[in-house]
Amino acid sequence: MKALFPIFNSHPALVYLDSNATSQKPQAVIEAIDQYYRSENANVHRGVYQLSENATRIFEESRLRIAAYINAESVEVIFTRGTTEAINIVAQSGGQAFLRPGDEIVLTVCEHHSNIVPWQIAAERHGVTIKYIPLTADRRLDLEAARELITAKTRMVSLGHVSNVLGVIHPVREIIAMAKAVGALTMLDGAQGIPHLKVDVKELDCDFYAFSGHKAFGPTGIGVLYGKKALLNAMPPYQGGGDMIEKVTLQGSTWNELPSKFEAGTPHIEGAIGLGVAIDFLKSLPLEKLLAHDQHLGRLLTQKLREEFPRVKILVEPGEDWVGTVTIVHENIHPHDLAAVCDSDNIAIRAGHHCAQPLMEVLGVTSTARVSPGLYNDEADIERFLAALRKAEKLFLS
Ligand code: 7TS
Repeated sequence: MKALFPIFNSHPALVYLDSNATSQKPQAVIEAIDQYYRSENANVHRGVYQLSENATRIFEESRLRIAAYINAESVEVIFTRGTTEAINIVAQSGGQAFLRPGDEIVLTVCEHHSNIVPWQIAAERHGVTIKYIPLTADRRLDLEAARELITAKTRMVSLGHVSNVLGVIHPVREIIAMAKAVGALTMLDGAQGIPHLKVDVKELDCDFYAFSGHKAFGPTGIGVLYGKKALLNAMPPYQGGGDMIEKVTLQGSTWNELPSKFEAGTPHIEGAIGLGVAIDFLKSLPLEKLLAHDQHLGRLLTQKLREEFPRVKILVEPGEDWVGTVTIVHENIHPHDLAAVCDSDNIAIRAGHHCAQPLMEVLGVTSTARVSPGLYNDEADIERFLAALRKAEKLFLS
């Protein structure tokens, strides 16, 4: 698979083990963006000339392909800057439409900051309380506690489809069922879900689903908010500007229909086109086999760490509900030092709090080192990481 990703031509020695931060881009996505600027560039939804009509057509075709892939209607696919913006739209516009004082929002302790902070802002604005589903000892979501926390007061339940730090696939169907039983709305942060799992929003029956293009082989700066049509229609606009209006007078304005109502200004045209091609790429993959591949690499790493590195604490148990992410802390080596040693050997891993400070607190650490494999990794990459870890121990323990 490496051959499909030009970055490995530019950096033949690169071992890229940071796919949870962003994926590398296949040739087809890079070519589509290049082609757009070379021969198709014009603004969309405006021109009466052929170039603009063509740009509008390929932009909108991209939306259609993304909608078909996640089993949504095309008007339910809003282009955003990414997962972060998608969640902010729901927290702000949805907050205004749906949250009332005394309501409760239920999140989990594993969330990325982008699925915590927008809700904290909304909670303050609307007099709402936030509750967090805790973890069990094996670092899975505590469903018993979730059952207690999700009550008639709950208005919104929002959680990650897959944890970016632990790589655990959350039991979203069970939690959505609990939310539905009490009449709460549901949102999934799919930033780490879309790259690994086939997502069907109708089958999941979530009200909102957010994802970023860049973690799923697409460009940065583009993502999607899926929302059920009736809910999106009930929400006020997020931003004002061009494209999102039906009519503007000096006294006031009326709003365009979906999806334009939530897409003020010139959109990220080449991003949306690139994302459409990335979705085609995802569609062409045997996702289940790739999940098994990533799990295999994660398991291999976990097993070798257990055999050879007693000073390494592994923060998550591999399982079937897991995408292969291995998150560790070393007794004597700071995660940033380990990442620096890896970097000196051309190995990219992430160190830090991974934008999940509350989870770090729950885990009792301030930062971790994270290895997140993807389809372009193989067993040799895991061996290279282990060699770097040996080198780091030599440097720091002697
Ligand atoms: N939600 C989850 C679960 C994420 O993993 C991330 C990014 C985001 C939201 C935010 O996505 P954005 O595209 O809007 O920035 N996660 C990571 C990570 O784990 N390492 O770098 C970015």
